[in-house]
Amino acid sequence: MIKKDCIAMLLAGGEGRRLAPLTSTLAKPAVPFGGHYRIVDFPLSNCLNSGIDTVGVLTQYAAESLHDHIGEGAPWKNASADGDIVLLPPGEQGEYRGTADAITKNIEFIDQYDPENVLILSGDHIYHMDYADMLEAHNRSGANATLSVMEVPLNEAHRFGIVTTDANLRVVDFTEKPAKPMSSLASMGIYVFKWSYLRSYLLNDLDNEASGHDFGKDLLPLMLNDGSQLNAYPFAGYWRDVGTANSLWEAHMDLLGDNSEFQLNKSEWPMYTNRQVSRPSLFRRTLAPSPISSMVHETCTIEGTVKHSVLFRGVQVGKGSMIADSVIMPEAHIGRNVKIEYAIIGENAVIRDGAEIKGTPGEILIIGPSETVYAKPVIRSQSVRSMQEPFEPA
Ligand code: ADQ
Ligand code: ADP
Repeated sequence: MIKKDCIAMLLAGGEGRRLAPLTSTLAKPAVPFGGHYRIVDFPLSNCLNSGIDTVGVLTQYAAESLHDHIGEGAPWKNASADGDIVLLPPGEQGEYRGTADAITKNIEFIDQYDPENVLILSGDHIYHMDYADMLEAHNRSGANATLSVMEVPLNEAHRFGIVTTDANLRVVDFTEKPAKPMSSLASMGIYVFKWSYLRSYLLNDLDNEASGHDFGKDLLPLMLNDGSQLNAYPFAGYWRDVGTANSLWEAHMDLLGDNSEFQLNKSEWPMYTNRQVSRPSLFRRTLAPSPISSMVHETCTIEGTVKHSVLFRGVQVGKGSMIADSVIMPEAHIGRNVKIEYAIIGENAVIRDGAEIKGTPGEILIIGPSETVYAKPVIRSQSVRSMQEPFEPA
């Protein structure tokens, strides 16, 4: 095997319970995003664009959905480099007990490349990031580990690892998902470690029964406690953890409008995906009678009205139907006279004539992949749970 300065390990095995029922059959990183992509396309495209050509993808929960999508990794490979994209589901050593354990169980895989540094990535983030800049900062500071960080709204800080640094960006405190966060500087769950350093911590963690074998809960606090040098790398661009229904919906809404916060596919930062459809490009258009723009895949058939929504490949919307502020995933079939607002409709779902699916901006409704929703009863935000069973026709 060829020596590499840095390889990436992409954590993609979490269950994604908070995105249920979208993740009933899909791993969270395999959830569709942005009319055309799946979430995992973001870190994989970032790797290719950053010159990281070797990526191990740790899969576990609903692994087939990711294996189908990633395959041998051809769309994200640099044809002129000798890198590889390798799927790494749990093997003989047993299940991945946590994010750190998933790396521990692949020490041999990493050792093959004898890397200076290992980049740890998450499979559930929407962002464009040049990892080469982070690596440069890491190498310049001489830190054992570098954590990418960014300010998040204080009311969401409890969802993240919260970091405190000194004036030289050295991490002085790290608390995983604090109930009462004192600061809003969040770890993005993107780390660069010196491999020899991380390797010794992983080996110690392996048989530690008190450990949950998780980077945020166990390893980072231990490393700080030992006095290791951990540095923060402040990231200034757009970044969203889309681990909850509301954050997934919000990130879609950020794509819309003339001043959209995030542009998916920039010429200097192209996105790659594995989609063998005839016409993959997206276009923005205004659908009468509303002037509010939507993102609609070219293969959609729309006879109703669509406002401020994202529609993926092959979606059909029947006559008299109104879709607003929603995300409609691939091949969903929306009948006639349907009303959908503040919702995410899963892949291949069927919404029958006359059905109403109404969430609110604070509580986005999710219809799972391949579910059928009938006209009655009218479904409102409070009854998310009952959405998971198909309703009998009235
Ligand atoms: P979370 O996002 O809650 O917090 P978690 O979902 O547990 O972390 O895992 C991150 C990634 O690892 C996900 O992509 C998930 O799919 C994957 N994963 C989880 N368990 C796995 C397993 N057993 N095997 C393989 N892969 C697995 C983390 C950090 C926080 C930080 C946020 C930023 O812990 O400190 O703020 O990310 O989003
Ligand atoms: P993922 O982080 O991949 O979505 P899970 O949904 O399985 O994975 O949850 C990961 C951990 O986060 C679990 O321990 C779960 O209890 C916890 N968790 C669940 N919901 C929330 C929430 N709203 N905010 C913070 N943590 C949560």
